[in-house]
Amino acid sequence: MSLCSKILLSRPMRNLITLYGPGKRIISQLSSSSNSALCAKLKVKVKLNSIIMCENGKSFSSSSSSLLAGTFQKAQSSNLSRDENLVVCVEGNIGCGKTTLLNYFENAGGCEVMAEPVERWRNIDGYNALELMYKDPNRWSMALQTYVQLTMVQNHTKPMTHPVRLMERSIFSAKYCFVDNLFSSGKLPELEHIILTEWFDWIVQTQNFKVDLIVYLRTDPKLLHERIMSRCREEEKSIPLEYLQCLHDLHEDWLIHKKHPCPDVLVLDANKTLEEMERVYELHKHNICKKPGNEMKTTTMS
Ligand code: 8LK
Repeated sequence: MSLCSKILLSRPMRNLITLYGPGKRIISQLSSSSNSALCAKLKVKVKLNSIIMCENGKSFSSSSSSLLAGTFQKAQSSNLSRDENLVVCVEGNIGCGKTTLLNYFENAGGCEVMAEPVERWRNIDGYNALELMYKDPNRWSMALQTYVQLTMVQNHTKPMTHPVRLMERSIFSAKYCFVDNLFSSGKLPELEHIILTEWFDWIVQTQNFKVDLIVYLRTDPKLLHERIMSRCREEEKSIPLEYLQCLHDLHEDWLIHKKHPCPDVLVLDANKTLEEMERVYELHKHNICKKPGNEMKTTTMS
């Protein structure tokens, strides 16, 4: 599969994608390779927006070749109207103000707002998995994170009710931030991390959903710690500052340093009061609910 490592996706025509490698020779290289099944997929003309998420305007690593194949399958099966829709995920640490942003856009109307399904995590047939995880993370992290992953993919794959969907967090932050943090801090055993990772990879490769833009509410973990202690979600009262610092670092690795695949990112400084943040949303509402430009970028706003 190493032939795939240098593939770039480019867009010489408005709605079509042509595949080039270095020197525009990759297609013929692939055609002459033994990997004919993948070549066949690569040659298919696909709708543009279906693949923005995974290709990210950069060359794929060789380990991404199966992801590439899965992405193309998805693109082939997507219908035309779906690509005119815009999916925006709001990401950020615990207490960064995602709810304020969602409320702002819900009140403004015109888009579908999908809040994190936290109430489902607090009541799985009477069990509060969130509370159990915070009380005994070594015992209950796997249970909560398996369920978080399920509820997230259910949300990603729900038919859209409006042309623009604003979604609180995603299956990607579930994996790149929360699951990886629990593993690196020793709360999730390696076997459980491997199983969750295999589920995640399989879901991303086979399920038909996309994200066009991430709005990252970037905050100082110390400020968050104060906020969390003064808000009323009981389960979170025991969260130490170090936990928030680790989650912050993982958000930064993903959304600023691009350690994992991600679409366009709009970075907003969220170290502000709720009233100030509402003014920021007013100012940036066209950046948030508008189709991003073709080039992949990270835009930082103060
Ligand atoms: O966001 C609500 C609470 O749930 C907060 O205490 C952090 C926790 N949480 C988690 O443990 N794992 C998660 C999310 C939230 C969201 C995702 C995607 N994964």
